[in-house]
Amino acid sequence: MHKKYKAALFDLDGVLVDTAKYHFLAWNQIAKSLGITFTEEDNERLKGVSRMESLDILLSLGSVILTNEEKVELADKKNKIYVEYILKLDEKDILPGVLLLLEELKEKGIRTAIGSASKNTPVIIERLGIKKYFQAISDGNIISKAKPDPEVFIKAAEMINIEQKECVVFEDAKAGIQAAKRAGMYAVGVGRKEDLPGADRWVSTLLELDSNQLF
Ligand code: B16
Ligand code: MG
Repeated sequence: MHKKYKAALFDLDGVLVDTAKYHFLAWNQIAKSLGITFTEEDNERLKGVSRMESLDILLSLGSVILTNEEKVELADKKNKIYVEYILKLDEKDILPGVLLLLEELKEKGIRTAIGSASKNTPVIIERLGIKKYFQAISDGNIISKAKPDPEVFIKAAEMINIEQKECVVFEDAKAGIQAAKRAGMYAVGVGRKEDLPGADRWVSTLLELDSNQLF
C-alpha cells in the first residue's frame, strides 16, 4: 500500500505536451545560422534546461563564444521562432493519459500545480485548454534557479499550500527528478528508467498510471 499524497505537480514540456520537437526546430534554425551541426540527439540534452543554458550547450557544440548581448539576442530570436510553433498547439497535442489523470485528480480534490522551466507556460496551457485544472503555476517567469535546484517545485507547493513531502512530481527530465527529490517529494519519471535515475517509479506515459495508488 502506497502513501496517499495531497498534491500533484506537473512538469510541462514532455509530461503534459510534446513540445521538444518545436524546441528542436527553433534551436536548429539558430544552429544553422551559426554553422553549428545540431542533431535530435543533441536536443535531448536541452530537455528541462532553461533557455539561456540551452543556448550555452548549443554554442559549446560548435565551440562558439559570444558576448552576453549577442546571446540574449539569439535566445530572443529562438523564442520568437518557437512561439510561432506553439501558437498552433491545440488539445490534440496533449500527451496520452493527461486529461484522464487531471479529471481523476479533480474528482478526488487533489491540488495540482505546474512546475516548469518554461517562460511560455501560460501561453501553452491556454492553447491546450487545460489551464482550468491547475490552482497554481510555478514557471520560468517566477523562479531564479533552474532545475536541478528544487526552487520551482518548492514554490509550486507553497502556492497551493501543501507540504513538500505531500507532493508527487511528474517529470521527464533527469534534472527535474533531481529537483523533485531535493524538495523531498515523490518523483514519477515519465520516460525510460535508464534516462531518469533517482525517480521513485517510472511510467512510459501517464496512461500507465493508476492514480488510486498515489492519491
Ligand atoms: P522556454 P519543462 C523546459 O520546460 C523545456 O524542457 C526546455 O527544453 C526549455 O529550454 C525550457 O523549458 C525553457 O523553455 O524557452 O519556453 O522558456 O520541461 O521544465 O516544462
Ligand atoms: Mg520537461
